[in-house]
Amino acid sequence: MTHPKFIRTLLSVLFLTMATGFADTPNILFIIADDASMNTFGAYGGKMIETPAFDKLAQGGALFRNAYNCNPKCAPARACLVSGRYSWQLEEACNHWPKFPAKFKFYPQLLMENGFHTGFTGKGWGPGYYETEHNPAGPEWNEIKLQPPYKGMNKVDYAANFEAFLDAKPENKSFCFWLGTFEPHRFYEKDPWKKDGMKLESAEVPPFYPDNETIRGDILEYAVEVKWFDQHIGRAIKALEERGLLDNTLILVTSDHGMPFPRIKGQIYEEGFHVPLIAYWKGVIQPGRRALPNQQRSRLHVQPCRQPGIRNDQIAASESA
Ligand SMILES: [Ca+2]
Repeated sequence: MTHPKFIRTLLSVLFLTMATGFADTPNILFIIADDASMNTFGAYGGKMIETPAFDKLAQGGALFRNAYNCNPKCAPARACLVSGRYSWQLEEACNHWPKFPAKFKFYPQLLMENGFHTGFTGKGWGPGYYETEHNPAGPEWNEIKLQPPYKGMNKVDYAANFEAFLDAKPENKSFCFWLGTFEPHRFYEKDPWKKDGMKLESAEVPPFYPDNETIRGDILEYAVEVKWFDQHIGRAIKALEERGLLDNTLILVTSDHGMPFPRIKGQIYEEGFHVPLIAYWKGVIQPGRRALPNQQRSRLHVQPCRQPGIRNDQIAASESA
């Protein structure tokens, strides 16, 4: 199947099946890391840590090799994702710590208005200010906390909050959930990798950095937090399995942009824009797909909104851009 044909098939199925948030329409679980580079994950060839949950999901679905975000910083990257628009169409929302103008529509909001049980945990859209009732990623589910293994990790128990959200879902409704970790965003505990049994030799140093102990240690501090992200992917999948929901859920896993290091995050180099992306949907997306399209990621999030009953005028601009 050619790249364009794959995308057309995926989006056509979404369009045809998601008429409302009721009955047997599919659920959407969107999992997003904060500042994780694609090459850190095993499925993309990363070797310094193991990412079993990410890799298993990639095996069961489509692993995108040419997924690019629209902006290499937190708030604008996330603004593009929730609105389906490009940076230049978002006015002040394309800044780093902005106000998100209320005139823009967000896909979680549109799905909620059309019957979906909707929510987010951890880091939704942000950092910034919004004028809508909820965060653009949806109503907040952050009450359940834990004691994380290392300083610098957030106390929100993302997977447990997702479980609470699922348990509050009315039986006849589909859900749309945003699971956004605050990791592997800085800051980091000093040398957590030593407690984690990792060695400096295992750090993978990009060719544009000096290769020394300081750089290697910093990269491993980041890697420990990517492992934390992967653990929450695994727990979220288990929560779906236990409730019999995995078979009818489209799961997307990505990061807003590349790792929080010089020349990557916030910079106009390849490493800031090129992001990990998995699309998993049992019975719809063929397992193990690897040769995938050169498609900007925002389109994937526009398409679920294209359903009867939802106004398309808010997304028309990004469609024609
Ligand atoms: Ca970020």
